[in-house]
Amino acid sequence: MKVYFAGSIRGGRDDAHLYYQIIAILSEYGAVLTEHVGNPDLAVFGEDDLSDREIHDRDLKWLFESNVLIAEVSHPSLGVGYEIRCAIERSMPVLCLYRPSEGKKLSAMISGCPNLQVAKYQSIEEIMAIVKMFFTQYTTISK
Ligand code: 6K6
Repeated sequence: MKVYFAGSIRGGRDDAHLYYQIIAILSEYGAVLTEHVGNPDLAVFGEDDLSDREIHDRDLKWLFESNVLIAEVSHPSLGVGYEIRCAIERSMPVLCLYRPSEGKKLSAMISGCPNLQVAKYQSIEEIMAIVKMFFTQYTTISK
């Protein structure tokens, strides 16, 4: 099982510590190809070894090697939205984790998309249960 985790980078790193925790949960189910997304030291304007073109091409290669895409979408990110669309075009299972908060509303292009699952959560325990259910569904369908 290869898992692509998507979370905001240049969109803002407010949830970086949460991404780190989610990646630890996902690692129990398979290899997470994008562990760097949860690295709290990766800043919005951090030093990059790779050009933007190299990042784009490498990440899409990893995405298309993966069995599933799991995205944390509470913090809006153009890159995450783009990755979600790319995964849908390849008919990959997509799970979006969303933490509702006052004064914010998830983009209708995500909440209104019939080709993905949006799961709302407020705690890490809820994420654990959501992820467990998602992988149970995935293994049942792919048998
Ligand atoms: C370091 C500091 C700033 O940028 C970097 C290196 N950039 C990236 N490295 C790896 N993956 C990236 C990078 N920029 C975007 N991505 C991919 O897009 C990740 O897989 C994330 O899921 C998503 C984040 O998009 P933005 O628009 O929030 O950056």
